[in-house]
Parts: sequence; C-alpha cells; structure tokens
Amino acid sequence: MSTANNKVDVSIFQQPKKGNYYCGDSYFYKETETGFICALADGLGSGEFANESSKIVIDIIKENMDVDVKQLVTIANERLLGKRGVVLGILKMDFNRNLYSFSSIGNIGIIQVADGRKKRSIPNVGYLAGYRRSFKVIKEKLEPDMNFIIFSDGVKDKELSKMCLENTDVHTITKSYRYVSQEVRDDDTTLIAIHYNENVEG
Ligand SMILES: [Mn+2]
Repeated sequence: MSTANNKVDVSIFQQPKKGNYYCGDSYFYKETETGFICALADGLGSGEFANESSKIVIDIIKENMDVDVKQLVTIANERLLGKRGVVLGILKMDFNRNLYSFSSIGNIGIIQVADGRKKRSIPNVGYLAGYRRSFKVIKEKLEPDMNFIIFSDGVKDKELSKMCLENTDVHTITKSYRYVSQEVRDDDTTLIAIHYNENVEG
C-alpha cells in the first residue's frame, strides 16, 4: 500500500497473533491537501472484542480528521466507556505550518528519524477505557525526508534494530522487517513505515 506521487509514502506490515482470525490492531491513514494523519489502535487482549474496540477508535478518527490530536484522544477515550480498553498512537502532519504532532497512550511505539538520527519518545502510561486521564501531545518541526515508524507491541525492539536508520524507503523497511521477524507471533503485530518527502509544489 502506498500513496504514490504524494508527499507521504506509507507501507504496512500486519499479522495477527498465531491462531487468531481477528487482529486486535486497527489502523488508518490518509493524506489530504494540507496534511496527513495516521493512527494505530491495539485492543487489549486479542480476538473479537479487542478488534471491536480498536475499530471504534479508528472510526472516530476517520470521522474527525480535522480535529487536533489532543481532542481525538479525548473523544476516542469517551467513546470506549464500558468497552474493552485500547492503546493508541496518533500522528498528524501539518504541511502548511511544517509541524507534526503525535501522542501515544500505552504500548504503541513511535520512532522519528531525521538526518539519520533516531528519536523515540516515551509513550504515556496506561490505556484508554473511558476514564478521565492526562496525556502529553508532542509537537515538533516537520523536516523533509523524515521517517516515522509506528508499531504495536507485537513488534520486538530487537527486530527493529538498525533497519529504521539504514533505510528510508518505506517498502524496504517493511520488507526487511518481515524478513527478520519471527514467524510465530504471540501478539498481533503491526508496523507502519511513513516517509515525508521533500515539499514539492504542484
Ligand atoms: Mn498488542
């Protein structure tokens, strides 16, 4: 999957836990004229109910794309009252202001790579299940040729290793991840590789 000829390239690797039909991880991404949004939600536990909760969150994000990250997390959280909890990561880019913002609650990792340097922010602890909670949203300058890797906890850190730094092509990243990662999974696994291209007009 990719968005060719656009400002953002995306490639995704996803595989459910061994023996499960439903994947508890749901994701969504979209590029518009003015920005880009990507969200990854992982329902706690696995199977059908985990899948239901992560889908609820992703639907909310699809319906409220213009809302900022802080508001999106807040709305998603409210909508989960009485449901299985989720962990969630959301990344938004603003092309006009050259900014990106993201927030991650629980075990969704987000790695940012700019100029061959890797930065990993510590996620907010906990998960979303309808209860009021505080969380941080990080805002930074969006640089041309930045990469972002968003992943659920089925992805093991050691598997990610250097591949994020060595490759900028998103398809190479997911392909090499597929190659090094274990075949038998004890958790649903989603890895989303994102590349922001030089800001070419027209
Ligand atoms: Mn998981």
